Amino acid sequence: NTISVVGLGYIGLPTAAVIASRKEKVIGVDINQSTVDTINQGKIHIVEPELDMLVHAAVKEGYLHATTTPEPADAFLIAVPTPFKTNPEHTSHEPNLTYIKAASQSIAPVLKKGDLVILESTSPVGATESMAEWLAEARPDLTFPQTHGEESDIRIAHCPERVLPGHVIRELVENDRVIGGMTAKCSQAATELYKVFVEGECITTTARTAEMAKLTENSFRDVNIAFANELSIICDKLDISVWELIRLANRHPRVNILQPGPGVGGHCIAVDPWFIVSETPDEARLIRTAREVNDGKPQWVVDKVNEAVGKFLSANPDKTAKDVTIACFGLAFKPDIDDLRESPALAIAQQITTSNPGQTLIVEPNIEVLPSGKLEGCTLVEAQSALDSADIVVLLVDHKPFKSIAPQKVNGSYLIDSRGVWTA
Ligand code: SAJ
Repeated sequence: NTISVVGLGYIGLPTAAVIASRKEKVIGVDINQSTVDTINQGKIHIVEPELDMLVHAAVKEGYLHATTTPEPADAFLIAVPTPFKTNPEHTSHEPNLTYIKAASQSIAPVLKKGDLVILESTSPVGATESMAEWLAEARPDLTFPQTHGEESDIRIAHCPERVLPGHVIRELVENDRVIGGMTAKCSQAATELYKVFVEGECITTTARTAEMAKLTENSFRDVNIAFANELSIICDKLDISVWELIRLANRHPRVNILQPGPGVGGHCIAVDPWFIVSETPDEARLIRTAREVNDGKPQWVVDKVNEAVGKFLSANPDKTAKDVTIACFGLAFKPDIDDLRESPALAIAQQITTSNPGQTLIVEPNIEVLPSGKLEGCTLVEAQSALDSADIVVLLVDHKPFKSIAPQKVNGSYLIDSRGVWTA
């Protein structure tokens, strides 16, 4: 069997490499020529532990090759982005399915009777049915599940990815998979494909339920993080340590509160709940509020920094705003990765830099240079040199190296510890 993976990003490439490592022939498809070239050299364009070795071996042994033009295969796995588009007034967030549409139109010409098409991209409810429509429009000579049920030429299913960045290779194999076929035979065909590399359980359901299951998982996490973030704001007002509070409350056998932070980043948890809200705006009240609480957290941290600057200047009347040095610890969207996409820490550092007439220092052990054009005037420094010269220290990401810095070392400065690394 030949398996084609369409979209060679954070999900598609690891999936292609893991399938190829099981000695199946994999054709990777991506619209980006440089991504395709990099992979065909046995190299990777993203950071994910163990992925480089897997891709290198798969390409060298001839099980994986990449191309910009789809080729015939027996199964197509679509793993392209599903961002959301916001209207100019920022009052609604609609899912943007253009990449799924383009991917299905690109594979349509090479589809043949008996092929299986799986949508892995996180999608709003109904997206798999839309994909099936786009395929049917492009190939009127073939039959599809929406009109021909179990007798259709093409099998279609939704099987959402659920892997955690940083642990993708292990989770791809070990996690259970929810497989939502458009018919029972579609689910069965998709299950057979996943059995090639998944050691977890494959549980079948409908495409719509599978779509909603994925959105629910990430909304569950978002709502729970929002609860922790709201508690941190309440505790700040009431002069209580939120970290101690959560530790104590979590001693209850049925309470398990997550950790507050500077906001929710990444391209999943901050996006997927909107797919539910946009479809059922009147019903999804808690889910929408959680999004708003988490999206409001970066501004709250920035306000805290401004407050600290005010306090510092009143305690040091000989100084002006230009003399204030602020050090931001961490830019990534979560600990111990180099991924700055949709990072609240990066957004906070940008706001601080823009409003601080003094010096802004950045400590981010996982990158070698600051992202271009985003932090004009900032300097990337080592932790110790930042601590030596900062008047205000802002902890934004709980990277491991920060946890090993003794809290006493930070004592001399005004500290905003959004993760409880030095104050918990
Ligand atoms: N965060 C907190 N407090 C916490 C936990 C997380 O503030 O207690 C923040 C993180 O710092 C980060 C954001 O939330 O900014 C998201 O991080 P995460 O580790 O919770 O999740 P992601 O975005 O890396 O991956 C999630 C996972 N989903 C769930 O755990 C339900 C992953 O399994 C999904 O595959 C992934 O989204 C996805 O692609 O949808």
